[in-house]
Amino acid sequence: DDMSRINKARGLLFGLALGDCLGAPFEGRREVTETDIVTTRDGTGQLRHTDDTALTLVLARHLAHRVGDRPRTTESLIDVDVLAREFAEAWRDEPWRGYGGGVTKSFELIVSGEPWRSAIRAVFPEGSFGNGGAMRVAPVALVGGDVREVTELARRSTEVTHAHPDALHGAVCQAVATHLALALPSTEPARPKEFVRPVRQAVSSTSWEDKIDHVVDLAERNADPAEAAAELGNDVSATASVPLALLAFLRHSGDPDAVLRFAILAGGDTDTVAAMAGALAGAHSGYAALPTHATARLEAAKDLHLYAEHLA
Ligand code: R7I
Ligand code: MG
Ligand code: MG
Ligand code: MG
Repeated sequence: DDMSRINKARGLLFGLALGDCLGAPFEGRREVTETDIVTTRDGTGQLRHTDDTALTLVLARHLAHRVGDRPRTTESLIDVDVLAREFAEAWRDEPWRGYGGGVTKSFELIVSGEPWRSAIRAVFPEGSFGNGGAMRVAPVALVGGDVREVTELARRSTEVTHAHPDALHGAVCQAVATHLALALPSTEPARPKEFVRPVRQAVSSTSWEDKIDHVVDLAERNADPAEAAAELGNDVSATASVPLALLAFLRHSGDPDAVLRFAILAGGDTDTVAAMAGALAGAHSGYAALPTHATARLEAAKDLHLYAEHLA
């Protein structure tokens, strides 16, 4: 019903921001302890977000402005030229949010008037394989009606900064998984093998199919965060972060706090892996299942509520 739809939309956006904020203090660390995470989560004062949430809010706003347009197509939902400029302007206004080196250069060029299609190849000629597309993609799961549409929206929202095939596959993987998490009743745990089947079909790459199979294998073996990081990777590339986030969700679906702790305990790109895992957990379990003491402290709480209501 409508209440659970809004609860899940809020869960998706707040789960993402919460993962970003709780993971941010540990980004790049090899080892993180349970105490480190709980101290941050149960503290007082505002929880500050990074580029992951900042660009998610830009995409959510972009979609919210277009979701009522008719006829509705993926082209009308995402205007790539406008979105590229909006992302670049968010960086220009707050360049201190922790952006990657490649996108920083691209955004600098876009702001100074260079077309995005050439700007995004200035640093990495083959296109960036970073996880910057996947980290912000979750809102497309709220507007895409089916897996095909979600896949197309994921690609359009990513390609304005990340042209490398792995960055695009990673965003499709994360967006389709988020779409499935929204559709799965919050009372039903995700069954790894069944859950990933449509994700596996949506990523048009055998190496990504293998990655997803590896995630299922680790979920069925109850792998711990250290083992997961060693086998799947935990760095800023899409290939070595999106699968880890999916595993965090599958290991603890139904318990968003445990999903976030698993993602952060794995170390490495903690804000981004926790943001992606948090979007999945929140989309599945809903806003009411997130730790309220922490969600209330999120810097962007007001905007997150606004876009969740608009996109639900
Ligand atoms: O993908 P992107 O937005 O970075 C996201 C990460 C997240 O962890 C955020 O929390 C934030 O901290 O940054 O930014 P990019 O600069 O496009 O890619 C990130 C990094 O991936 C780059 O700085 C490079 O280190 C690496 N990288 C590459 N290295 C070599 N060759 C990406 N593409 C390449 C490549 O083609
Ligand atoms: Mg970040
Ligand atoms: Mg960073
Ligand atoms: Mg990060």
